[in-house]
Amino acid sequence: PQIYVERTLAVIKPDAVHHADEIEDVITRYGFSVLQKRKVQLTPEQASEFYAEHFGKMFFPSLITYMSSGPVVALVLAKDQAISSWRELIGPTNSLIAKQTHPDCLRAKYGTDDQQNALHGSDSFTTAEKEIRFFFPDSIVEPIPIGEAAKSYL
Ligand code: DGI
Repeated sequence: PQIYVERTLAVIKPDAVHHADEIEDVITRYGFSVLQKRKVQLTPEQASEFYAEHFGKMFFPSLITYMSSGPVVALVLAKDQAISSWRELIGPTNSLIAKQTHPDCLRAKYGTDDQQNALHGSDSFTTAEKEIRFFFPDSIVEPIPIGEAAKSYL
C-alpha cells in the first residue's frame, strides 16, 4: 500500500503577513514541507465562504472585515501528522489566552486577541482538503506518496 504524507492548509492572516518570511522559517524548521504557496487578497465574499461555518455568529462581520483587510498568505504544508502538528504550533484561538498559556506558540508571538490571531490551521482531514481546494482550485490535489514527497520536497 502507498503511504501518503498528511497535508494541511496554513493561512498567514493580514495582521501577520509582514512577518511571513520569519513564520515560513519556523514552518520549515519544524519539518513541514511547503508544497504550495500563494499570496491573495480575499474579497469579503471569499472570506465569508472560507468562514461560512461561523455565519450568523456575533463576531462574523468583524471577522470578514479583518480577513479581507489585506493580503493573506496561504500555504499547503506536508508532514507526518501535519494537521495536528500545525494546530499545536499555532496554539489556542485567542492570542491573549495563548500569551498566558502557550507563550512559545505562533499565535502568542504574532497575534493580538481573539480575532487578530495571525494564523489559521485546518482542524480535520476533511476541512484540510476543502480548504486546500479553496485556495488552490487549479492545482493537482492528488495526495503525494511519501517517497515522492521525500524526493521533491524534503
Ligand atoms: O480554528 P480556529 O481559528 O482556532 O477557531 P474558530 O474556527 O473557532 O474561529 C475562526 C476564527 O474566528 C478565529 O481564528 C478568530 C475568529 N473568532 C473565533 N472566536 C471569536 C473570533 N473572533 C472574535 N472577535 N470573537 C470570538 O469569540
